[in-house]
Formats: sequence, structure tokens, C-alpha cells
Amino acid sequence: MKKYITIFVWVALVICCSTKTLKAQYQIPEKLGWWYEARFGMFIHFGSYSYLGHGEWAFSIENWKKADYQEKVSSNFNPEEFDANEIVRLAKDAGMRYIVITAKHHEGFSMWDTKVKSFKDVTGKKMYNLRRFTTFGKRDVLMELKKACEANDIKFCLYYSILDWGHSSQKINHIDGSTFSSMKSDSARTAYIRDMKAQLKELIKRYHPAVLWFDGDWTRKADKPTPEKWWTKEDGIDLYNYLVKLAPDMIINERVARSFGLGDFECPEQEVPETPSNRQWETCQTMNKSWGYNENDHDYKSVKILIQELVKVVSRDGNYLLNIGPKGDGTVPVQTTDTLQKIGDWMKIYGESIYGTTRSPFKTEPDWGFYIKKEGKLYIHVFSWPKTGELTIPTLKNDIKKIYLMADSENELNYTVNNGEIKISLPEDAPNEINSVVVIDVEGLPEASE
Ligand code: JFZ
Repeated sequence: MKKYITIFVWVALVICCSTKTLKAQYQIPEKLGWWYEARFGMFIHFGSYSYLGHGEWAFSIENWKKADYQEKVSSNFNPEEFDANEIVRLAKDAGMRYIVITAKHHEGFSMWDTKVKSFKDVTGKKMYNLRRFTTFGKRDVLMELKKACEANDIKFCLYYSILDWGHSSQKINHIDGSTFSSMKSDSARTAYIRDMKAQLKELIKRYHPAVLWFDGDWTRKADKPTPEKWWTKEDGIDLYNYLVKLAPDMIINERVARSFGLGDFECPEQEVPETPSNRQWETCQTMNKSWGYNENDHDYKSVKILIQELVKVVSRDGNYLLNIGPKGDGTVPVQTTDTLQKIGDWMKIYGESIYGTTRSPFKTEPDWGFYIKKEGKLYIHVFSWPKTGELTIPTLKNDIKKIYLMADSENELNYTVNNGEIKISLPEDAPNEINSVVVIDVEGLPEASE
């Protein structure tokens, strides 16, 4: 009996310890290196829905007929004022290191001059894309953005929706609680998947995106396809393999078919997981309540909330992709530019505590802020400045070299180490009203004492 208990305890220990180490330090595949260090990116929802200004789901939510939508919305989309350099400048000044823009959202309207023939309007006479379906002319906004990104050392990435409300293969089920588009037939499905791959090949050959960010895998299931659930796990695997062959260094998100552990990183949406995941992840977030431009939505989150969320995400080892929705004319709403600029004001001083960092070394999170680490440094992000003039944190295994405020690295702070606690004396006032960072310079990568 005793022998069995010993074996049981051993097995339990091995299971516990191995999951813990797995959670604490997964390997970062080489191709994800830049992305894992970047930590902060800009999402751009921009498509013919931007003209209507009711968000990117308007077609579905407002029960548009395909023909009406294409004629009254898409054909009028004319982003004459789109200024790629300005958008890249906004991203760069905000401290963002990559940009993901929608190449084709659920509406099915392609933002580039696709040559794949089945992506036509409902009459079958015109190609349904920015170049051929509008009066916008010859400009290629994706290429303009790519060039501006390259000139500014920002990675250029593309979003692509698997389901397609514009495509003739799919019947539209305006929100009925279950499905979003269904396939007309098995042969329509096969042809659509073939054409979708051809579009993706075009995108890769033309724009070499650093990330392909999939979405619209809503109709997925694990086994055989049905008209309603027409996208399968196997399709997701096949798509991933197809893309990796075309572009081995390109990063692909899990939404080639979500929740099957596929792709290169997880993407919980507008949500921050309670603990670090078993692999790399990125959360995307809106600044107000909409992704695509919504003229009635002025309900913006405060800069404080957004910065604190970025910090929380990074301290749990995630990336943060913050969205903007330019207007139909291509300009960026002023509340958006204001917010970005204020985030940038903070990032200019504190960005080094975000880039190239990894999750907190401690198991628990304090109620006044978050910890983030990198080689040689523990960053203590303090959201609520202690009135006692003292900050208490758990001890580290590492030797401490010095402790100081990130905004004032010349002056060292006094501290004591006792009974498993480091007590740091702080000035009375917080150096930054949103989030002040205290830095501990250490030998090596910060590691919790026990
Ligand atoms: C999708 C899109 O439908 C939406 O328009 C936007 O592009 C957003 C970034 O992605 O919406 C989602 C996707 C996933 C979840 C929720 C909304 N999710 O996993 O909870």
C-alpha cells in the first residue's frame, strides 16, 4: 500500500511540475522572435463598410441585401484622403511595432486588385474590390501602407476573413444565432477554398506580410463539413501547411480554425486571460466599442485604461493589438489620434519596460500594478502610488544592483531586504499619473525566490 502511495505522489509531482515549467517558459520558435519582442501593434479595420460608418458588421446586422449593399455602400467607398505615411507615423509615435490591416473582411470586398475571378459582385459583371468596383482609381492602399511601414521599421501584416458574405458560393444567414454564411453546395465549397488560397497566394507574392491574421472561421467544426458548418479543422491544417510552404517565415494566427491548437499563436479577443497561456498569445482590443468606423461611437476608453491593459497583457506574456477604424475617406478620427498620441507620450519614457520583455517572475499579482521582466531588469508598474511612501514586493533569487524610478535613473532609491520582502522607499508623488515604473537592476533574468 505504502509503495502505491509513494508512486502516486511521484506521478502527481511530475505532472504538476512539468505543467508549471511548461507554463513558465515555452520555447519561442525562431520565426516568432521579432513578434514576441514587439509586444505592441496596431490593428486597422478598413473596408467598404468604413464608408457607411456603422461598423464592419453592418451588412449582417442591418439585414442588407447583397445587391443593395454593394451598390449603396461598397461602390461609394472612396478613401481619397488615406495617408499611409500619416497612419504609420501615428503607430510609430504610439510605440507600436507592427500593423495588421484588413485585406478582406467578412463583407467580401477585397482591398487590392485581385485577379481571382470568382470574387465578383452579385451581378457577376464586375470584380468586387477597391480598384474595380469604386471610382477610387489606381492607388493601392495596401502597397502604400507596406512601403510606409518598411521605411519606418514597422512590420506590415494582413487580416483575411475566411467566411465571405460577398462570394457567390455562400448564402447569407443574417444573424440567426447559429451560422453566419452557409455553403450552397459541396462543389461551391471546394471551388471557394481553392480561390481563397489563390487570393492568399496573391497577397503573399505581392505584399509579403509578416503575419497573416485570419478570422471568420465561425463556421468551423472538427469533423466532416455540412452546409452550415462548412469549414473544418482539416481545412485549417491544410491552409496552414499551404501558407507555410509559400512563406516559411510568415506568422499565422490560430484562427485558421480556432480552438484546435493550430497556427503560431493564440488570440483571445478583447479579453486578457487570467494567467499566461501554454504558448504565445496576442489579444486585440478596440479603443471605443467598434472595429470598423462607427460614426456614432464616441465611447472611447481612457488612455489610462489602455496603457494599463497593455501592461497587464505583457505581464502575462501576451502581445497587445490595438485597433483603429479610419473613416471612409481614409482619415483617422480625431479621438483616435489623440488617444494614440497620449499612449505615445507614455511609451516614449517607459517603452523599454515593454519591448523585449516577458511575463512576471512571480506567481501572484499585486493589487496596485504588475511586474514585467527582462534580462537584468525587473520592471514594477505601479498604477496606484502607495500613500505610505513604501512599496513592498517579494524577494528575488538574483543579486540586486540598484533600484530607481524609470523616469529618473540617476537617483537610486533606498531599500531593505528582509523576511522574503523587498521594501522600497518612494518619493511622495507618483512621477507619472497613469503608470509609474520602478526598476530593479539585477544580475541575470529576474527569478522569484521560491
Ligand atoms: C471578429 C470579427 O467578426 C470582427 O468584425 C473583428 O474583425 C474582430 C477582430 O474579429 O470578431 C470576433 C472574433 C472572435 C471572437 C469574437 C469576435 N471571439 O473569439 O470571442
